[in-house]
Amino acid sequence: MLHAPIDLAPEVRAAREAGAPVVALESTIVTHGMPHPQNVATARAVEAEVRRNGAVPATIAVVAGRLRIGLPDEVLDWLGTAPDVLKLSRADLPYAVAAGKHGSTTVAATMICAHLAGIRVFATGGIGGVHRGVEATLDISADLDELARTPVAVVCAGAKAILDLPRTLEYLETRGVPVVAYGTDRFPAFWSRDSGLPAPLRLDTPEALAALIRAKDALGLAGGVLVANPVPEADEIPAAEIAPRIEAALAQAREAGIAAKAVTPFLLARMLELTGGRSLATNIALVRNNAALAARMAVALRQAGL
Ligand code: PSU
Repeated sequence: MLHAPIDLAPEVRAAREAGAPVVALESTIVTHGMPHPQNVATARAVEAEVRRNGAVPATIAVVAGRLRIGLPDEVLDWLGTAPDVLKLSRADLPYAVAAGKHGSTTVAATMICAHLAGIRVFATGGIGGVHRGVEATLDISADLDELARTPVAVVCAGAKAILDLPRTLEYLETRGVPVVAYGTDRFPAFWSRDSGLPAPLRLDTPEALAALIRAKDALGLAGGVLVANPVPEADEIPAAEIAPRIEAALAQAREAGIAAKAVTPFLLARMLELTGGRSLATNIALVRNNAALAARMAVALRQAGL
């Protein structure tokens, strides 16, 4: 039998052995989602949020072909400016391992690594989804299929509003992924609390979310759960206000011929400029908010015996 080249940080290993709650965190936000130095500062703040809420953080990346579950400070600092870090999804992970490359993990790749390390809960900003213009491009993030197959609960602030949100929800429904809004009847849209779409499901406590994961396990259903946690009201950019900026960013992407994995990083960088930095402040707030809820879910799961 072959074994994955996986290294758990000592603190993560100790938590796993003791059955203590652990929350996985991704690294594509650091390498492709935010500028330096806010990227590294946010990653640290997010880890602190997980700790404050009773769990151990495990930020995940691939370093020289090894899956690292929990990153020491110096590795996180290095990731913040390293120029040669690949954006890894399911399709690229074996290549990065075989070729000994460095890579940051997207939602899909982080779910795979978290599952290998026995971690059930993961916090991110916003998942990838069905891109606008999918009729012509067939651009659907690998995050969606990963949610359908890998048993990790992902806490996000909805899907990024640069996407086709009705089709993203349709796709998740087809693939059998429970999409649960936390404390709201509306599906959130990353920078905004309300996408204009109803949430497929709603739950109001971390314990209720843990019970859903337990029930899913008991039914023998594969795949994850998507928890959509709206950005705090004080930090949101209302949908009507951000919509014209999204249209402008999408038009610039079309003109520049941006495609495939470059689309999301390009649009996030354009939004930062078009909102005068406001989209970044909102992004930081929502990731921290998601980390806190993920930690509370991990604690509740532990109490439920999972
Ligand atoms: N959340 C953020 N910023 C990000 C991402 C999530 O606040 O940059 C990343 C995640 O890693 C997610 C990726 O998997 O964006 C989506 O990329 P794509 O659309 O190419 O699948």
